[in-house]
Amino acid sequence: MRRKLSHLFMVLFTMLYTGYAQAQHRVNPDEIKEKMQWFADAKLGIFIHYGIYSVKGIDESWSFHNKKISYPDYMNQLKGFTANQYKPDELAELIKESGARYAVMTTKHHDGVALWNSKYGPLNVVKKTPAKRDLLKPLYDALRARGVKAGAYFSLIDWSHADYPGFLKDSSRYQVSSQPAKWAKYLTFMNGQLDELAKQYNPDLWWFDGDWEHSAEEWNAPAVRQKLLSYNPNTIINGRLQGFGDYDTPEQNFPVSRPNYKWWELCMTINDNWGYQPQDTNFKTPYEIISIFTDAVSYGGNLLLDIGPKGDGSIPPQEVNMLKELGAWNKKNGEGVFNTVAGMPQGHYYGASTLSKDSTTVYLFVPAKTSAPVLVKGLKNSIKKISVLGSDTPLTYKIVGKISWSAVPGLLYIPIPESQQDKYISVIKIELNGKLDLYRGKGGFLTNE
Ligand code: FHN
Repeated sequence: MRRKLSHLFMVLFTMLYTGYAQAQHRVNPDEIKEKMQWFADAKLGIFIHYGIYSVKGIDESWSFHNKKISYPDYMNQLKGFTANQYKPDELAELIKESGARYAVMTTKHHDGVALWNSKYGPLNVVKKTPAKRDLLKPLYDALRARGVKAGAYFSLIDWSHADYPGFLKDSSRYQVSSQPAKWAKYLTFMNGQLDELAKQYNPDLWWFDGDWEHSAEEWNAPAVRQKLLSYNPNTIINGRLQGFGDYDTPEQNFPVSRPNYKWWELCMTINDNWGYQPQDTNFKTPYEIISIFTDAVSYGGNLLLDIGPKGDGSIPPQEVNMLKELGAWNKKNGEGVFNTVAGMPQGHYYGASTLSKDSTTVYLFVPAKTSAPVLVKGLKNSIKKISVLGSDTPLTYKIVGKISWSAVPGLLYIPIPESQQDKYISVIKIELNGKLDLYRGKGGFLTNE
């Protein structure tokens, strides 16, 4: 009885949860399929958290919100923000070299400091810092000149604005319900800035943040979406617009099961922080980044990998190195990643995999120094050729346990010679006769089940 009740509870919970999850997405995937194609093919983007917080090297916006530093001291960083080593062409070149197909730049974080010369309010780097120039335009131009799509991160929250309710973690200015006119004034300001960004930079992608502080109704989210699409019907909007975005954005932590929504992107830092923080040396290794990247792609997602330029605009050497290592890996192995689709369902291969769009090729991602042969289960197709990306030499393989008169396929074992292995992750290319056909049964040899 108790087991039945707990089962019932689980079913109800799952139904409620699924209902909730679906209610989060108010956009019909069929209606956005076409414009989402470049994003689905892109796989890798670079996130850039650049702002005055990099002068002292402290938490972006949160440091004053959480009262680690006073608001005046935080804003004092404006004076030290020179951007005199900010070199958009070099940065765009590095991003291109990493293999990324898009980049997302913080146009304004929760601290409200705009990186362009907004006419809405005085708080921007052109008017208030020694940088004295628009930091967005030259970067977006440099990216586009290299065929990299240009995305705009925009914080809906603006903890500096007098008409915005939130300020410090334990004090806010007012409640929206008690002062609707003040909130309306904030929305006018926010929409004014969005209009400026849309008109001046025409982002290929909008990366909203901070929607959690207000409801879709309060943000007027459908109208924001509509407005941005009226400027550019093909622009992509991330999922942080209270359900009115185009894709999911898990952050830092890897989704262990495949996210439900059709498009998704894991945003992740290279060390532990979004912005530049000199004391943070907890850098992920190239192996870790590449394995997370290929895992995300294997689940049909993208990786948006973050860098945090220093206050002067230069990129920390560890991050430069990471992007270069990633780029070298992509150059050799990119065929298995870019323009592919999610790999085989779990159970066929214990690791990440992808498929060519026509599903006649399977790519397996194999960690370096693998001495045991790689195993694939349930592959019904006959094999044309198996190779390691970066080498033309075909690999030999063995099929184990195939009973000649049974429809159940044998196990495919592929030894990978050490000399052909990548220093991080090798990509094994299995070219099939026909489209991938997988046996999903329980191993009964008389039938196909
Ligand atoms: O609060 C921000 C944080 O500072 C950072 O910008 C990340 C990036 O996704 N987004 C928010 C937290 O979800």
